[in-house]
Amino acid sequence: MYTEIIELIQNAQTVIIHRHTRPDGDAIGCQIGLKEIIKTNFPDKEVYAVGDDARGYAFMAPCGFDEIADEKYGNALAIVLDCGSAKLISDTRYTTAKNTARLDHHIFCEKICESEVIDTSYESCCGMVADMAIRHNLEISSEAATALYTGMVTDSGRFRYDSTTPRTLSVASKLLESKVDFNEIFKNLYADTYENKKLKATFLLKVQFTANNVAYIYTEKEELAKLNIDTFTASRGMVNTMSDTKGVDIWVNFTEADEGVFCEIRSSAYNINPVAVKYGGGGHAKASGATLKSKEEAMMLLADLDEMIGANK
Ligand SMILES: [Mn+2]
Repeated sequence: MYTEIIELIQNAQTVIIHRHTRPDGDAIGCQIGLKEIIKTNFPDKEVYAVGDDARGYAFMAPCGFDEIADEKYGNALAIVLDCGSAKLISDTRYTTAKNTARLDHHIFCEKICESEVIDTSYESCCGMVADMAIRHNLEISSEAATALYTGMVTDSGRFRYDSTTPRTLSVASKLLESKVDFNEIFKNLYADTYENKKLKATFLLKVQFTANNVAYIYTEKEELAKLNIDTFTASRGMVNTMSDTKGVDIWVNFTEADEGVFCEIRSSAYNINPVAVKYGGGGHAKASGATLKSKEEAMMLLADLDEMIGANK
């Protein structure tokens, strides 16, 4: 299934790799991983990785991302990774590339590139890139394997989400044949500062529960200003303070922002994606998000999630 993408890479002199804005471990891992794989196996090609800052995942991209001139796109293949929605792609210049291709594991919502491999059975886009390289007998350097392994770890929740399959572990085991220092990876990923641990405690103390035990946190603008953190840190950064709570199968984090109310929904048991989609959002079956118009709409979404559990009782 990857043959068409491999052929596009083989035929391109310049490859420019994109991924979603505000990248997570998977987005950066597959971007850096694919860049390294192309460098190793096609040393005559020019290959670039573009996009916004890696923030907390900067350790995965120690050289940062490439600044390139618009002209580079004219003759290039742009590959979009780990991105289900066109509006989330960092650096819109991919639309000006000669050819475009996409590899993604999010639930399909729109066609973005000429050639696309979309497969939600993969736990991570890193897993897709690694599997593509393995199937096509491409050499995977230690740098590539480290980046790809890191993204597999983060998107699979350390190989524990039910997106983890025999294939996940078989691909990961193949990556470990290249030198991967996973103690270093885990230290970089999961060691937390005391300040952040305190912040998580603050959010944990804000948790409320609906009648059917949907756990939720609602953070108003004024409160956020006092905490002196950005909306993303409050929103995606704090949603999983509620995970692994006994008796809680769905949890949701609302954060008021200039754009609306950010909403991050997670579940250990239910497909909450249709609820996110109903409110204009998207994502995965058990991890989705949406940006809502108001607190009223946030409470409507919360009622829908509560109803989902109620209907299953
Ligand atoms: Mn991903």
